[in-house]
Amino acid sequence: MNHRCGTIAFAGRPNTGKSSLLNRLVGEKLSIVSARAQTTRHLVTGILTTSDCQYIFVDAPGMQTRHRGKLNRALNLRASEAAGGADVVGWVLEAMRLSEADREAVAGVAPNARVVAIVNQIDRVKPREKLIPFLARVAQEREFAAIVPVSASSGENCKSLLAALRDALPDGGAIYPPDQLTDRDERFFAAELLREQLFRTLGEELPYACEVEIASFKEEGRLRRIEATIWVARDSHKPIVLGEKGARLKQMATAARKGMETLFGGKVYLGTWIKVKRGWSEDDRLLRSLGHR
Ligand SMILES: Nc1nc2c(ncn2[C@@H]2O[C@H](COP(=O)(O)OP(=O)(O)OP(=O)(O)O)[C@@H](O)[C@H]2O)c(=O)[nH]1
Ligand SMILES: [Mg+2]
Repeated sequence: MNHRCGTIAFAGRPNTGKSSLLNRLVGEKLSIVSARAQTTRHLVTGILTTSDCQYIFVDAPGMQTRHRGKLNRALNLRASEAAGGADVVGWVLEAMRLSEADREAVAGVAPNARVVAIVNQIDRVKPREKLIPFLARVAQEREFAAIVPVSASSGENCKSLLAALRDALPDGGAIYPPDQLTDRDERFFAAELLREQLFRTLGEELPYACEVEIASFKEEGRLRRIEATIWVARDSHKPIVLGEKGARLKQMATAARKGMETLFGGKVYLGTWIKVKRGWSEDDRLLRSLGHR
C-alpha cells in the first residue's frame, strides 16, 4: 500500500464536536472542549502517524455568525483559511441536525475540494435507524469523498473514519517525525487549558469576555513554573472570576494545572492573575499578542 500524508481541516458550525474528534483521533487531549459555542479560538494541529499514513489534523474555530466584532472576524477568517489550505476538509455535523449555520461553514470551500462529511454524536441517536434518512439528506448537499457517522465521545466508527480520510489523502511520505503529536508548544497548551476552565465554569457571556496570556513559563528542573494572566473586559468581571474568597479561580486553576501535568508529564506550578483591559477583543495590539494576528 502506498504511504499517504496530508492535512485534514475540520470545519463546521460551533459545538458540533470538532475538537472532541481531534482529541479522539489523535488519542491525546490537545484541543479544548466545552459545551459552549466557539470554545476553539486557535488552529490546533494534532498529528497521527500510522504505518501507512500520516494524518495532520487541523482543528479550527466553529464558524460563527451570532457575535460580531474583530475577534470573531479573525476566528471566522482563520477557519476558512484552514479549510482552504487543507488536502481534505472534514465537515463535522451533529447527527440529525443540518441547518444554514452548518452550510455556511463550508460555503467557501471550493467545489472541487475533497470533503468528507463526518456525522458526529451518533451515540445520541435512538433508535439508530433514524440515521439512515439523515445520511441520505447529507448526501444531497454536495459531492463528498465519503460520509461517515461517528461518535467522538465513545470512539464508535472512528476506525472507519480514519480509513475514509486515508483514502482521500494524497500519496506522500511523512512530514513530521512519527512521535510528534502537534506543532504547538507547551506555552500554548498552558493558556488553552486555563481558558477551557473559564469556558466550563463561568456563566453566559463572561467566557467570551476573557482571554488568557502566559506571562512567564520557566522550566526549573522537572517543574514547570507558569504565570498566567486572565484578561477580562470589565472591572465587574473580576470578582466573578475570583468567586468568594478566590474560591472559583482556585478551583479553575487547580483543574487547569492537572490538565497541564497530564499533557506535559510532569509537575506544574501555576500562578494566575486577573487583569482588566476594557474592550480587549477590539484591541489590535492585544489581539496580536494573544495570537489573533
Ligand atoms: N454525546 C456526544 N457529545 C459530544 C460528542 N462530541 C462532542 N460532544 C460534546 O459537544 C460539545 C462541543 O464539543 P467541542 O468538541 O467543543 O465542539 P467544537 O465543534 O470544537 O466547538 P467549537 O470549538 O465551539 O466550534 C461538548 O460538550 C462535547 O462534550 C459526541 O460524539 N457525542
Ligand atoms: Mg472546538
